[in-house]
Amino acid sequence: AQRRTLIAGNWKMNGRRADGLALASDLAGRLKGAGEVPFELLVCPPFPLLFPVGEAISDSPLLLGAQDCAVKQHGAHTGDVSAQMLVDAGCRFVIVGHSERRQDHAEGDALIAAKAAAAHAEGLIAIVCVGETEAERDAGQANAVVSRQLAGSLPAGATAANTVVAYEPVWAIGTGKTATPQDVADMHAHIRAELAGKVDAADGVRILYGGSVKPGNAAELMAVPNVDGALVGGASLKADDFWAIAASC
Ligand code: G2H
Repeated sequence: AQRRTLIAGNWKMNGRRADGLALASDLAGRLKGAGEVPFELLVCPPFPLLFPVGEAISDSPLLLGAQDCAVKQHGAHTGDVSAQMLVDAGCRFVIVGHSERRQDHAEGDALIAAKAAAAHAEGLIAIVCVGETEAERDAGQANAVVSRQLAGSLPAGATAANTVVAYEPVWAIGTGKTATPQDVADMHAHIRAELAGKVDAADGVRILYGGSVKPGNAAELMAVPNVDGALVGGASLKADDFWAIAASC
């Protein structure tokens, strides 16, 4: 299947309005100058920056996404932000089930599936994150853990059009450690096989790699079979680095 490369920047809890606007405008300018590119470029700022960044890039091919969404679309849910609100801000994507949400907020697979379903109901593309911890990998459980997460976190109705999977080994996130190309090849092949039967048009689902992707390792990682892009954290906060990652695919 033809899968368009997606380079996604997860800004996490970083940046004020001025920083976010500067970064997004810089990237939008580079995209405009580059003309046809073989990738889609996505930024996922923190919630308060979605509206200003969305307005600043509304006439650019730079895509906007959020880092989480609520299960409910509106109502008495203090502190939550719904998929409807994300669409209103110009989002096309939302990350769900990032390992930092799984860890910091005890999010489990069923909740993540419900969030992805809420995103789908509003026409958003859900980037569903999976990945094992170091202890799980050392115990030989990496494939089993990821299988369980996929089975539990992909909602009914997931398709290649509305769902992206991001494989992020927890031990490689923000640590500077990166999975080897062989580890990544093995896991992405495993995920591709697991998607068959679970997701419509499974061959078309994009599988991103995440975990300390940077300009120096991006080309090697993006060349791995079944790697259809990257979910980039730290290195997405600098336009030069994020652009270099995108340009290396
Ligand atoms: C993994 C990744 C982006 P980093 O969380 O989601 O972050 O690139 O900083 O490891």
